[in-house]
Amino acid sequence: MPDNSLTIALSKGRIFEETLPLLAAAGISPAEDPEKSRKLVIATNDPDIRLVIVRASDVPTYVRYGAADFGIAGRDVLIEHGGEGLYQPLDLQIAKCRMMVAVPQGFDYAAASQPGSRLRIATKYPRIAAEHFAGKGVHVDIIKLYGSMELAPLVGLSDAIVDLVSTGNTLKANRLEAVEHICDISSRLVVNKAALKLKHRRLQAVIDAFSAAAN
Ligand code: PRT
Ligand code: MG
Repeated sequence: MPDNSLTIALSKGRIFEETLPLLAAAGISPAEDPEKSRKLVIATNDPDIRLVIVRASDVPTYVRYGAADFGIAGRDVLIEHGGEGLYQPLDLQIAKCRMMVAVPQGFDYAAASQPGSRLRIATKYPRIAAEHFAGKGVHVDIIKLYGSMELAPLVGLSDAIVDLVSTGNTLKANRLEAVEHICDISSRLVVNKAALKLKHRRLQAVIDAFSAAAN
């Protein structure tokens, strides 16, 4: 008997919301809203397909170990936590934002970021930040945070932050300004490599439906 079951790893919030139309295009509709339910395993209209709700940064781990056949993860997560061992067939162009350097309004970033200078950077993305400043020849002390990086420069924890920006409202509300664009971020489909072979027909159908809907 071929295994027809599919487990999809998704995070709550913006990725889930923006994935709903893609799931609909593949004929999949969740039986419950994960924002309202406390369930971590959510059934769908297809008895063979279920969703597992995980932290955004945990999606690659669930997929790599085959606990989920595929999932959707931000490029930020894939760069920072590694996309090794995952097949990444599609940029879904959802949950788009920009990885930026931001500083308190009025801070002379151009002067402070000359080659050879030293900066304190607070970020949830130490790998992306380290690579960016290494490329500029700026020495950095990286302070790893797990949330609300915008606070760090306001209370003297850092000179600058490296964070995601979409509307810019959070920066503005905290009197910060973006001074450098590091890269554009969107979310990608990540697929378990063994599952792609063993459940090829089912997975390819979903990939094709997502691909058509994402364009
Ligand atoms: O929230 P949690 O700590 O559980 O995890 P998470 O923050 O990784 O998850 P989630 O659901 O917030 O984000 C999932 C993915 O959405 C990220 O991995 C990104 O790829 C993508 N994404 C798109 C964003 C944003 N836009 C975004 N604006 N992730 C976070 N933000 C945050 C940003 O860090 C900042 O604090 O929103 C704030 C800025 O937003 P604006 O609109 O004020 O500029
Ligand atoms: Mg978040």
